[in-house]
Parts: sequence; structure tokens; C-alpha cells
Amino acid sequence: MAASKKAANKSSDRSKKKSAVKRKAKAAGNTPAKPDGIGELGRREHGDVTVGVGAGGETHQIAGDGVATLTTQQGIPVADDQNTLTVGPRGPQLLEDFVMREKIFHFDHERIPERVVHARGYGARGYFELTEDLSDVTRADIFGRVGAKTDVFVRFSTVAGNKGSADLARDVRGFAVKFYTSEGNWDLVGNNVPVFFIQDAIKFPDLIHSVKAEPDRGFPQAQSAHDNFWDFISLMPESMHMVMWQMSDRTIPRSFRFMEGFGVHTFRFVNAEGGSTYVKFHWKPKQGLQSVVWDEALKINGADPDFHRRDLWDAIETRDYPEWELGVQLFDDDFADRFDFDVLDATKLIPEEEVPVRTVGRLVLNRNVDNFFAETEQVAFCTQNVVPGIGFTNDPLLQGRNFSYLDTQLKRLGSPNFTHLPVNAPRCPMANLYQDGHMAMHNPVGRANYEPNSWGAKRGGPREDPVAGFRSHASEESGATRRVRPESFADHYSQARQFYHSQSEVERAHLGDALVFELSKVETPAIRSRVIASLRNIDGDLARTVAEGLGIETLPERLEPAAKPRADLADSPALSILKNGPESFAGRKVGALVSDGCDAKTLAMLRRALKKEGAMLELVAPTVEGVADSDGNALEIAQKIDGGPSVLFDAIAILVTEDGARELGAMPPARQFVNDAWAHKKFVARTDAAQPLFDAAGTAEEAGEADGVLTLGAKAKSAQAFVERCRELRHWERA
Ligand code: HDE
Repeated sequence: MAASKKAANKSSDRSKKKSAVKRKAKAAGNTPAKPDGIGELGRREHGDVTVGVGAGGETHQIAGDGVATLTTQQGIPVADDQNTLTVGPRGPQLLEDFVMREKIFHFDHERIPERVVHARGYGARGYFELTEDLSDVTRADIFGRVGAKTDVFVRFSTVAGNKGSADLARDVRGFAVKFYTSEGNWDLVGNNVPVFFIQDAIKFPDLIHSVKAEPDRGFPQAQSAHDNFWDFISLMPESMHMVMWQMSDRTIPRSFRFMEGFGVHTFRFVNAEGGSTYVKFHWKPKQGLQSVVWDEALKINGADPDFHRRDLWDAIETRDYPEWELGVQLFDDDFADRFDFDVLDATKLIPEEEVPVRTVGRLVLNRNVDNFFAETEQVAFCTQNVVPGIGFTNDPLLQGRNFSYLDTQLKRLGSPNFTHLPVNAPRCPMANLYQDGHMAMHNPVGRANYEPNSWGAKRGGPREDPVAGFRSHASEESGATRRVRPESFADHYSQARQFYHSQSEVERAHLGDALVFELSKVETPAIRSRVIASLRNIDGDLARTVAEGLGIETLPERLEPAAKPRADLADSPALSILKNGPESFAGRKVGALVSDGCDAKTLAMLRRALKKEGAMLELVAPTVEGVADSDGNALEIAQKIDGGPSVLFDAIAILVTEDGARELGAMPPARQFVNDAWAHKKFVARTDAAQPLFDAAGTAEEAGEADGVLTLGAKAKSAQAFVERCRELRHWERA
């Protein structure tokens, strides 16, 4: 194109744009003085902000009149946040444009390294309240004042997946609690499983390498179902107890609110006289335990990969505050010597039936974070953060962790001053002589930055406190310096067997299915065989079931165990989820599929019964707008049927008109809604009019109460009967 033509085009383009700008500005209505380069100003529905349109048709929202002025990080007011400084409107950009450069520079540096494990997590704030005095066993202030509340920050997580992975991965969940106590921060960095895969911290990098994406191909993400993981496991019999937990439904929790937490290691309480008592920490959800089934987990990951974080956020926003009891198992050296296993071995637990869990306090999460990055991402837990009155044992996993966590925070947060970040800073007085470093926010004032010094009490800075200060427990230690695993750690299978035998039939079946699923993804037959050979030390039937599920006809030889597995350990019902049902439907959610004109009374009765129980109701419909009940009241629809599958709910209700049922019956997601709920053993409530949908789905057409399908009518009784059945959570008897 000739240069003159180009110029002509340009100017005609401009005049076209100008008139467009004028039109827009007119539509927006008139307001104050017009800044340079921006057309007429007006107010639009941008939330009462003055708006102008630039020469290129771009929107400018203007400060003033109560709206804050945008500035650079240096506080310089920004005139135009839409356009870079250029020579002429279509010319080159200028390096001089510090506004644009600073903005992009900051953006380029927004990410910090994600956690090498537990990258995906979600946090909330709350408090811990002591309900039982423990001052006889610990001098910790947090355990000495009944009724006292201590602020906490809690972060739940999965272990293996990256930050953006899905919530319902089959994985152990982290359960990390930071207590901002009056004597400094105490971090209880636990999991939702009371044992661990390995006995010595030196094996942690191997364990994590094996479970994470394989290094050559970079997948699979957030899954243990691959060769490397099972190869490692098959060669590490000490992991088999934890593997039983991992293959159980514990690793596909319904939500963070419905899972237990454990400190895992044996810790110490130390009292004012220096006396030590061993302690294991337990978190018990007040809402009860609940998991989903595997097929549900897979589907939830597609339908809502943020299912767990959304659940926690919503519960707190609706003031249905999640709560846990803190329990302790306390024991002494006599018990430790008597106990069947070594209390320093993190692959073992102490059954609650042997040492009861004493409830000593409660944890309530009542506040969502203000900013995900500032709090959830930057929170830095460290196992070595303990307060006077709490101490460590020689558990080799715990000792290794005490090194690792400080180190990892430096890598992730980039400065030894990570404790200056509000989420990590103690809430009690803090004073020391540390100084400088990246991003130092608290700097010593005055001359004293060392001690001892002779600058006196007022000017000399903080000094040590031999009375209130932290002291390690004075343990007697002796022995040759060696790399040797204690013989008392050699029994790898007895507690794995005990766990398996303590499960209900349904749970055992799920566990077997999980092993079959995982091993079916393993490509190397020898690895599959080796795992089955190891399972034979746990339970013959389990090994056979898994072999059959994989199509293996001849069982491999039993793997020679380091110590003969015991078959005489008593079952521990506390290890089962289903044997400890909540007997309440509180905190759970029903998804009601409705259609236009659905019966108003039936819906009202259901809503009332669920509210009384403390449960939620969400409506699903063919469209999100334009749906009303039989009284003509517009209904608030949470999900369009395509985006609201029944896997997102704990139970379902089908409240449709006959026409609605026919219309929905023609829609695959509506049929799937019914079919999935049925397959996942959920309780179903339905009206008589819903029959055409059940006929179309080809499921539960004639099912009744005995099958967990209840008919709803306009009477309160039927809604109440449904809610009462829902307290069982699932109808496991359904074939
Ligand atoms: Fe961790 N672990 N871990 N871990 N762990 C981390 O620290 C490590 C272990 C646990 O929400 C890292 O801040 C080693 C057992 C949780 O921020 C890192 C060993 C248990 C979280 C680390 C273990 C845990 C972590 C990575 C073997 C249950 C998330 C990022 C000795 C009792 C905390 C970070 C959060 C995080 C190391 C074993 C729980 C690398 C070396 C056992 C809940 O420091």
C-alpha cells in the first residue's frame, strides 16, 4: 500500500473511532473535567466509578470522588493504566516508561517456588480453646489455662500434586496447625493418617521422587498409580502399613472438614519439674468422618477440581464453622517398653483401645484468609517450632524433619526474614539481635546488636531467661556413632494386617479395588507381582483379590519378611471410618434437581428439614434463570444440570413436574445425575412425578425405601424421614 494511502486510511480510521468514542461517552452520561486524551466522562455500571473512553476505544476508570488513586510502588500517581508511553500512537515504546516497566517487573516476579511436597493446599484461621488442664504433664502455657483461646492458622494439603492439581487425588492430606501461643509459635505439622511410609528421614527424597511425576516424561500428576511409586513401595516393606491407609478411603476424604488429623510422631510433654511424658496428638472432626468413593473422586476432579477448598471456604462463609477436638495419648517409659512396637517408629501407631485418646481442647476455623498468597502460600510451618513444655523424641523421621522445614522455608520464601511476614510472625512479644538480610522488616533500634554488652538494662536489648526460656528435655543418650536401623523397627506387616482387619467389609472391598486400580496402571509385571508378594504378609485373601483383579492366576511367592508378622493383634475399630459414623447429616449438602413449576410445598418441607439438621440444599435445574416453583416464586438455581453433577452432593432429591421429568429424561447429564447417585450409594428423595426421569435413566425405576430411595410429598414427615435416612450418609447395602 502506498504511504499516502496508508495515511488516508489512518485518518479515516481515526475519525470513525472518534465518533464511536463520542457515542459511548454520551451513553455514559456527563460528569466532571475531562483528562487529556480521554473522551467525555460519565458513570457507568462499573460500580459507581467515573469512566472515560480513550482514543482507541479503551475504557479508563478514573480516581477521585472517593475512589483511591492508583500509584506505582514508589507512590507516584498513575495517569493512564491502559497505554504504554510511545512515540506517536503507533510508534515504538520508550524505555523511559517506568510505570509500565515497574508493573511488568512486579508481575514477572509474582511466583515463589511451590512447596516441594504439599504444594496444593488451602488455609483458614481460627482458634484453639483448651478444655482440660494439662499443667501436670506440660508447662506449656497453651495447655495450662482452661478456657483460654489461642489463635491458629491451619493449612490442609495434598502431598504429591503440584499447586494446580485437583483436590480429589488419592493422596494423604496434610493437616498443619500453627498455634500463635503466648510463648511463641508452636507448629503441629501433621497428616490425616497416623503413620508414615518410611522410618528414616534419609529416605524422604526417594519416597517423594518415586510418587511425583516420573522425571523423563513429567507425568503422571498427583497420582501414585504408576511404576516408580509401586516399584519403590515393593522394595520398602516398611511402607506397607501406610500403604493400607493410602489405599483406604482415608485418602479420598469428602472434605477437609470430615477428616482426622494426627501429629504422627511421638512427642514429649515436659512439666515444670522437668518430668517428661510421651504424647501423640489427634484431631477428631466434630462433623464426623466421611470419604467419597473412588469413581466419585475421579468425577469430582473433572466437575470441580477445587471441591475441597470451595467446601472449606463456603462452610466458613456461611458460619458453619468446622471444628475438631484435640486429643492426646499420654504414656510413659513403662508403657513404651511394654508396647509391641517401638514408639519412635513413625510407621506404627498406638491403638486407641490400648492408650485412650483424652480430649483436651477444640479447634474452630472461623475466618477465611483475606489473601490466599499472603497467608496460605506464604505460611511457613516448621516442625522444630515448639514452645517450652513441648519437646521431641529420637524418632529419626522427626529429627530429619526438624532440619528440613527451616531449610525449605529459606528456599521458598527467599530470606531468613520469612518470620517477619504477618502469617508467620509470633503474636507474643518477640525480641532478638538478628539483623539485616533480604526484606528485613523488624530492625534493632539503638546501638546494641550483640550481647553481652555494657549498654545497660534499657539500651542493651533483650537478654536470656533461664527460668521461662525453652529447655530441651535432659535425656540420657549413649551409644556408638553408627548408621543402623533399630531391630525394634523390623516388624513391617503386623499393624498393616491389624488395620486391614479392623475395616468393615465395605471398606476392605474399597481397599482391594484401590490396589487393583493402582497396580493396573503399573506397566511392569514384576512390580505388580512384588507388591502382591508383599501383600501376602498382610492378608492372604487381600493378596488373592488383588491378583484376581489384575488377572494374575498364580500367586507369587510370599516376600520374606524381616520379622514374622503377628496375627494376634486385636482389631481396632477406631481405625475404621464406617464404624465411627457421625449419625448426623449436619454440614452435608443435598442437590435437588428441580424443573419449572415444581411443587412449592414439597420443596419448602425439604428445605426446612435440612435446615433443622444443619445441612444445606442446592438447586440444580436445566437453566440457571427462569425457573419458578408451583406458586410462581423464582428459584435461585446454583447449578445448571450440565455443571452440577450429583457427585458434588451427599444425597439428591428429584423434585420435578411430570413434564420436567420427561424433558430432563432426554438430557444425558440429568440421567447421569440419577445413575451416579445410585451407583455411589447415595440416598435419593423423589416425587411421584419424577418417574419419567427414572424410566429414562434406567435406574431405580422401582426402587423404594429399602433401597434408600424415599418418596417426598408436601408433608413435613416425608422430608424428615429422608433426612433421618441421610444420617447414614450412604446406603452401602445397595447392590
Ligand atoms: Fe513434611 N515437608 N517432610 N511431612 N510436611 C514439608 O515443608 C519433610 C512428613 C507435612 O501446609 C516441606 O514447608 C521431610 C511427615 C505437611 O505448608 C518439607 C520428611 C509428615 C507439610 C518437608 C517429611 C509431614 C509438609 C515442604 C521426612 C506428617 C505441609 C514445604 C522426614 C507428620 C505444610 C514445607 C504446609 C511440608 C519435609 C515427612 C507433613 C520439604 C524431610 C511424616 C502437612 O520441608
